[in-house]
Amino acid sequence: MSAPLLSLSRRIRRTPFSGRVMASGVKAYTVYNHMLLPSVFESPEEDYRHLKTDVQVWDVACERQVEVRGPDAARLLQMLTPRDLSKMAMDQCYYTPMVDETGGMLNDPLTLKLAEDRFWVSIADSDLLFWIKGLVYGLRLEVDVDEPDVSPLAVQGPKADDLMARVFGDTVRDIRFFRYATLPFEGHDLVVARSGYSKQGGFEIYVDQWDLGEPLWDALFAAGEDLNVRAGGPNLIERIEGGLLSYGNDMTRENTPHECGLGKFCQTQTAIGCVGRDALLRVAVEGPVRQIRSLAIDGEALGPCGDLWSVYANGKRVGRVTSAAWSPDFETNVAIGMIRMTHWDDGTKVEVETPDGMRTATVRESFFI
Ligand code: THG
Repeated sequence: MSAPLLSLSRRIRRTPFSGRVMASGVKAYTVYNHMLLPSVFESPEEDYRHLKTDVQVWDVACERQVEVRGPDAARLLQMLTPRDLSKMAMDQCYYTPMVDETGGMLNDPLTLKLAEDRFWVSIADSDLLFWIKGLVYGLRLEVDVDEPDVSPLAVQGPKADDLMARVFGDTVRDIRFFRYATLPFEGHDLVVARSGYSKQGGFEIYVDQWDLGEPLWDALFAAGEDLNVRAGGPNLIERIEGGLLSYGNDMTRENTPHECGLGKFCQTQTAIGCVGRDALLRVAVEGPVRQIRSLAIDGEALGPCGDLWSVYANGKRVGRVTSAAWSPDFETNVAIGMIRMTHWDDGTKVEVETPDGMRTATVRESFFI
């Protein structure tokens, strides 16, 4: 792989794990929330195979937390999302589309409820903090909003339970999907959730003390030697197969949650106070006219989709592809795109304009699982 170098500076923040990541031989980084996000160690294909077979430790410190605390915290959170938060339990994480007053997606974070009046919003790549601070100031809400120095470390893969049990004890096995427990590591309580940006299962540890980063990393690697633990990161191939969306790539402020296939996370009727509620109630009546779909693109392996690739049918543009990669397991190029309703049915044949020329492709209603 040959690529230009990334000039490091204070704007591109390091993480508590950066030293260990470099020592592990990271080969490529991306930047996410103004922070380093390791993306490749061996190669995308080798990292993918290993993630699906063993267990990986991921520096996902770039999943920054926006902390909201104070008497108006719960009310403010419900303003941000059309997902009904009224029944959220104290040990829960919710996948929460967040929208502006037009119903446009601003971010798709996980929200963790830490107390009745305290939440972490674990953001995707957009400066959600500014929007939240604007609402707080404009509406004179009684909350504090900031970005505490909390750095998630993910443990992902089929052997994640075994590795985590060795470091945190067997109680981690009892943590249910999208729930968390507070567990001690070296005498310090850490939030440990069963979540993560892969479909292989695993956990995320919210490291809220910089100095714990390297000891935790080292403990996981020491405990996991015979499990073949390795450093990894969110894997492009695996996340496209599984249909995990990437904000800024697969969706932007131009899209509603319904277009993104996130309608199942919206209870707009009962999400009283949501800033985008009126707009979303209106679009929910008619339904979206384009929606996220999975695609299989025929032919040789394609490079990553750095830009939009137009999708055509009978010479007319009917959508675009926003993410693509060669899948070794499905032996085709797997892709995510936004497709107009006239062509979004399962099995519809289309053509995709790639940098390697026009390719035939098939629209799919389910992801590759
Ligand atoms: N973990 C944490 N923070 C994050 C991410 C994460 N912030 C950035 C980014 N990822 C936010 N986006 C997503 C997208 C998908 C999922 C999580 C965060 C996800 N989705 C599952 C799915 O679609 O199958 C499950 C959703 C559900 O059933 O509730 O996991 O990964 N801390």
